[in-house]
Amino acid sequence: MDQANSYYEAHKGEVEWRDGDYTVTRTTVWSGPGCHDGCGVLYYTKDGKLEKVEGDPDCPFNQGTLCMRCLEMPEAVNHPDRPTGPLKRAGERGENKWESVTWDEAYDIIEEKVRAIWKDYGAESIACMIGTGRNNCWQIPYLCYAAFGSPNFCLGFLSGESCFQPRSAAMASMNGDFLIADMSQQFESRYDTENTEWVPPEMIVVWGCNPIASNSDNFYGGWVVDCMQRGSRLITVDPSLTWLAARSDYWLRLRPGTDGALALAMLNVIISEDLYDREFVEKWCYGFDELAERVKEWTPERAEAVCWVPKDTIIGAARAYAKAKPATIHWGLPIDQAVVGIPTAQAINALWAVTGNTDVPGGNIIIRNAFEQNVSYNYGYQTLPAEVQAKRIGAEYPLMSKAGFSSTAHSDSILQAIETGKPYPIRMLWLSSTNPIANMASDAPRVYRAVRTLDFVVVSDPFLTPTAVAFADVFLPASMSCERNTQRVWWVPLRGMKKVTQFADVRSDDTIVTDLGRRLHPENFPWTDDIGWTNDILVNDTPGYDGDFEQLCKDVYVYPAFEYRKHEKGLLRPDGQPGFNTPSGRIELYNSIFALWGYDPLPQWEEPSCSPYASPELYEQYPFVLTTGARSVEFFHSEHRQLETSREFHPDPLFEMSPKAAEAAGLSEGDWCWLENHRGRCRQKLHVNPSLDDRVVRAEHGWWFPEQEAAEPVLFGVFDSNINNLLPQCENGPTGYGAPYKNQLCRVYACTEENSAELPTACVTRKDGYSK
Ligand SMILES: Nc1nc2c(c(=O)[nH]1)N[C@H]1C(S)=C(S)[C@@H](COP(=O)(O)OP(=O)(O)OC[C@H]3O[C@@H](n4cnc5c(=O)[nH]c(N)nc54)[C@H](O)[C@@H]3O)O[C@H]1N2
Ligand SMILES: Nc1nc2c(c(=O)[nH]1)N[C@H]1C(S)=C(S)[C@@H](COP(=O)(O)OP(=O)(O)OC[C@H]3O[C@@H](n4cnc5c(=O)[nH]c(N)nc54)[C@H](O)[C@@H]3O)O[C@H]1N2
Ligand code: SF4
Ligand SMILES: [Mo]
Repeated sequence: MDQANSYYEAHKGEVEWRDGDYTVTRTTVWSGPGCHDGCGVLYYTKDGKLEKVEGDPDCPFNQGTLCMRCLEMPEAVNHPDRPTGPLKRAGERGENKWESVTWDEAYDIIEEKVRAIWKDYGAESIACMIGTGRNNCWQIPYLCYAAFGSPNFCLGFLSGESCFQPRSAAMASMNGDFLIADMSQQFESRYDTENTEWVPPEMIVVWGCNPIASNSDNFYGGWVVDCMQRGSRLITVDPSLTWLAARSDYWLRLRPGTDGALALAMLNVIISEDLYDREFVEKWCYGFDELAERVKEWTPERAEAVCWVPKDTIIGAARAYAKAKPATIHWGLPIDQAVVGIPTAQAINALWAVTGNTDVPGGNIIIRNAFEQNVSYNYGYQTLPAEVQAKRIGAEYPLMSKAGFSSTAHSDSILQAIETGKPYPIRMLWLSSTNPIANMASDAPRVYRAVRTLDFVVVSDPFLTPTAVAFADVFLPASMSCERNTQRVWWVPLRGMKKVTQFADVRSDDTIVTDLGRRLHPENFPWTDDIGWTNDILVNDTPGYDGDFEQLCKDVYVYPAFEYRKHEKGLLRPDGQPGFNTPSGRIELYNSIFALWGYDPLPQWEEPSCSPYASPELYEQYPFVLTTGARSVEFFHSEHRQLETSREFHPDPLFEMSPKAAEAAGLSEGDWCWLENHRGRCRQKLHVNPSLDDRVVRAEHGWWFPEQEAAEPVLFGVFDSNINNLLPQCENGPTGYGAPYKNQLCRVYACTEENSAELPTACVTRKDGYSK
C-alpha cells in the first residue's frame, strides 16, 4: 500500500482528524460556488481558514476525484472581492455606491418594504427568483411562500424555465416519476456487480450532454468513463466532437435544435423494423399504436434533410441502441432549450420505454429522493391560501404552474408583468443565486431595462455581480458551501454538509431566510437557525431517515435501499397496485394528461422560428446556425470569473467555427470577432473547431469581467461578450416550457477599432440599445 492510501486507510470512517497544523473534515459540498453535484470532500483548515480541498476517496459518489472548481475553493472563499457584510445602495442604481449596514439594519429595510407592499398592493406583487439547482432551491421558495406570502417563485428570467424542467415535466406526466441513466449511483457499493443486480449498460446514449464538463443534475460525468472501462459502448448526439463523442460507436452530428426530429426518426426505425420490446410495450405502455402512427412520417430520409445527419447513421444508431441490452440514455440541456423541448423529451423518453429499458439494471431507472424527502420548488406552497395560489403568474400554463410536478410561476410572464403591469404589477424582486443579466435571461438587455423599473430589489450572492450593481437596493453577502451547516437531497444519497470556516460577516441562505421569516411569519418558522431548520426537514420531511443534523454529519452520506422493476412490485402507485403512477397505470406514450389540458399528447417536432428553413430571409443575412452555452470545466455559468486559476486556463470568452468557415470569413484562431444577428451583438474570441459542421457556430455564455470597473457604463463589461444579446425572451412552447437558447442564427466578422468604438454595455446602459 502506498503512502497516500495508507493515510486515507488510517482515517477511514473518521469525520474529523488532525494532520499537523490542519484540521481535516470529511463532508460534502454544494454551493456556492455552484455545481449540480455534491461530491465528498476533505477540507483542510488552519486557524479556521480553508487552505486545501481533496476528494474523499471513501465517498461512493466521486470516489476521491474532484474537478478544478472544487480544488480551487480556497481561492473562492478567501477572495478579496467578497463583500464582507450587507450593503445598502447609496447612489443611483448602477453607480456602485454603497453604505455598509448591519444585518439587522438590512432586515429592517426589507421588512418595512415588504409590509408596505402587503398593505398597498398585496403579497403577490413580490417575486422571488433563483438560479439553477444550487443550495437554495428549497430555501427561497419557502421564503417566497411562507415568509412573503407570494405564489410568484421561479427561475431568474430563465426563458421557458428551460433547464431540466421541460424534461422533468415530460417524464413526470408520462411515467408519474423521474428517470435517470443507471450508472450504479444508487448503490453505496457502486460497481460491485456481485451483491447488487446492477450491470453496466451495454450501450450509453449521451444525448445533448457533455457530462465530463457539466456533471449536471446530480450525475457525475466520470461515471460514464467508469462504465466504458467495464465494457459500455457509446452513441453521442452532439454538433461537436466532445471527448465522449470521439470514443463513440456512433456520433450523430446534428443541426442544433433538431433533436426531436432525430428521436422521431429513431423511433420510426425501431418500430418499423420490429426492434422494440413487444412484451413490455403490451404490458406496460399506453398509446403505442398512436405513437407508431405518428412516427411513420418521420423516415430517416426526412430526418437527414432536417438534422443534417446521414440517414444510414440514424438507422445504424437506432439499431445499435435497440439491440443493446440493457441500454441507457443520458440526456442534457439542449433538449430543454428548444421551443419544442417538451415534445422532444417525450420522444426520447419513448425510446427507452419501447425498448424495455425502464427501471431495469443498466437502463433508465426510476429514482425518487432519498427517504422520500421532498423539499423542492413547492416547499411551503401549502402555506398559501387557495385564492393566493390562484394568482400565480403563468396560471394559464397548468403543466407548469399547478402544484404536482416541480411547479413554479412562469419567468417570461413575470417579465411581461413587470413591463406591462398585467395581470398585475410586480413591485419587489428577490434575486438569490442568479445573475440574470450576465447569464440566465435569454434577452439580457430586455431584462436589464425591465428590472430597473422596479420599486425594490434585494440581491443575495457571495460576490457583487453585475446584477447586484445594476439593480440591488439591498445586497446580502451569501455564504459558500464550506461556510454552511445544511443537508442535501437530490435523489441519492442523503448528504450532510458541515461548516468549517467563516468569511467576515456573511450569512447562509438558510440563515437569511430564517431571520426574515421569523420577523414576517413566525408561525411558519418554528426554528431559530440553520441547524434548527435542517433538523426540522430531517425530522418532519424525511420520513425514512431517523437521524438529525448531528447524526447526518457523522454519517456524511446515507444510501436508502433501492429496487429495480418497481412497477412490477406495486412500489410506485399510492394504491399499492402494480403499474406506473399515471392515470392509465402505464407509461403514457400517448400522454393523457396533455390531452386533458389541450396539448398534443404525442411527440412532434417543428423548425425553430429562427432557422435556415423557417426564416430564409434572416438566414441570408445571418448564415450560421448558432448554439450557445456549452459548458466548460473552469466555470459554472457566470461564476468563477474572479478566480485566477479558472481564468488562467480560460482567460477569454470563446466561440467556435469550422476551419473552412473561418477561412472563408478571413478569420484565424484567437481573433476577436463580433457575433451578430437582428437582435443584437457581442464579441468573443475565435477558437477553430475542426469537428463542427461548416454552417454551425458554438458560442459561450455567462461572461462578465470582474477585473473591469463596476459602475455603469462599464458594469463589468456585462453585455460586451454576452451571447444573450442575440436571443429572444417570451418565445415558448404551448405549455410555457422550452425556449430557443441553442438554436439561433448569427453572422461573424472581425472586430476592428472602427466597429468597436461603442461597446455593447455602453449601448445597452446608456442608449437603451438592443432587443426592440
Ligand atoms: N462546468 C459547468 N458545469 C455545469 C454548468 C456550468 O455552467 N459549468 N451548468 C449546469 C447547468 S444549469 C446545466 S443545465 C448543465 C448543462 O449541461 P449539459 O446538459 O451537458 O449541456 P451543455 O453543456 O449546454 O451542452 C452539452 C452539449 O450539447 C451540445 N449541443 C449544443 N446544441 C445542441 C443541440 O441542439 N442538440 C444536441 N443534441 N446537442 C447540442 C454542445 O455542443 C455540448 O457539447 O450543466 C450544469 N453543469
Ligand atoms: N445563452 C445561454 N444562456 C444560458 C444557458 C445556455 O446554455 N446558453 N444556460 C441557462 C441555464 S440552463 C441556466 S440553469 C442558467 C443559470 O443561471 P444562474 O443559475 O442564474 O447562474 P449565474 O448567472 O452564474 O448566477 C448564479 C449566482 O449565484 C451565486 N451563488 C452561487 N451559489 C450560491 C448560493 O449558494 N447562494 C447564493 N445566494 N448565491 C449563490 C453566484 O455567485 C452567481 O453570482 O443560465 C442559462 N443561460
Ligand atoms: S462535480 Fe466537480 S465541481 Fe461539482 S461538486 Fe463534484 S468535484 Fe465539485
Ligand atoms: Mo441549467
